[in-house]
Amino acid sequence: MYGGGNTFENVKTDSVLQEDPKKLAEFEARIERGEKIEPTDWMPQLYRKQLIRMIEQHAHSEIIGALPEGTWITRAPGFRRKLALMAKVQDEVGHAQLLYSAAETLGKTREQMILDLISGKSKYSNIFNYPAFTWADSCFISWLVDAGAIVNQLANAKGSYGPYCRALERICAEESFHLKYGHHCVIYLAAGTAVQRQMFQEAINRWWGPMMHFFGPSDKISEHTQVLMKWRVKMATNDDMRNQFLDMYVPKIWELGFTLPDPKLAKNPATGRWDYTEPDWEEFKRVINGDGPCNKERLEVRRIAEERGKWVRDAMKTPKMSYVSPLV
Ligand code: BYC
Repeated sequence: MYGGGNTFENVKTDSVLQEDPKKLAEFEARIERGEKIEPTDWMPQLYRKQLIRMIEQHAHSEIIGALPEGTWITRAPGFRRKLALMAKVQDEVGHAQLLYSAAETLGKTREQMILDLISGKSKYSNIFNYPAFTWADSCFISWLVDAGAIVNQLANAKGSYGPYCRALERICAEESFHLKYGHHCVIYLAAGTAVQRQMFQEAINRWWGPMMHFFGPSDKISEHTQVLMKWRVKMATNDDMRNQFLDMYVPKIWELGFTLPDPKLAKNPATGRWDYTEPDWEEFKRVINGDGPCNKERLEVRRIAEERGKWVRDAMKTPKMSYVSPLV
């Protein structure tokens, strides 16, 4: 258990068993029939709580995820790459807006979500706590992190909560452009000089561990999967999503002549699934709980943005304040 919260069994005892059994049965029958649950519909408290947790973390991941790539906009090679990367980063921030709106339908305010991010109370994706040292790191994110995100989001867009699914559908459409952009950048490096190929190989070596962590802890130790799958918020387990990503992208990486830093990585013909070295879950725990290489820097950037943007939000809330000095 990672977050210091209850185990599923505890939550079930404390929360689900206290729900009105008739309403709970109707709710579960609706989910069983594949209906979408909408904000004003009855839902168990635990469903609401789990959705807020997951959608809020997803929204935070989008705005924090914009940071490692964002630092490469001015240094991207060539004007076209700069333009494309700028558009991509802008999209990611837009995804956060969609997701914050979806989470707000469940009763938590956007202000509170941002405060919980900045204070370190809320989590966001592990992978954005690593530094993007080189242009190739930025290309790794655009191609492979976006690819991983699409695997997850395409599955969950078919889930049960209407506002989250609709946000995911739109996000997936935009992510598919990111994936093409990222792939194009990587092909360019792969077809380039020995130095360019080496640069991308080093990026793979740095990011592979965090990429394996990206899909969440293994099913054996995942805390929330059981209840989220039962109520069709998550449409595949963490291990299934990881396996689907490996299925789709390992062959593409190998085709380009790159290697992956895991000697055990191979498709097992007997099971039809990928064998790999178990990711370092201790490192994962440290990183998601605030002790990764860039956690402090990432949150500090958000804190400063929040502070500097306050006058804009204040002015919007107070229509009479037409002119204010941002520096006062
Ligand atoms: N990172 O019970 P589990 C993008 C936490 S952005 C950090 O398996 P669950 C992009 C988990 O929260 C898209 N924490 O959890 C943006 C829980 O802790 P708490 C990112 C993680 O929810 C810009 C604990 O570990 N995608 O792609 O059933 C540029 C136990 O885990 C992580 C999403 O956010 C992690 N990787 O399943 C480029 C997808 N994994 O809350 C690209 C939405 C687990 O109890 N989220 N934890 O303290 C999900 O689908 C699910 O939340 C997860 C985890 C599959 C990630």
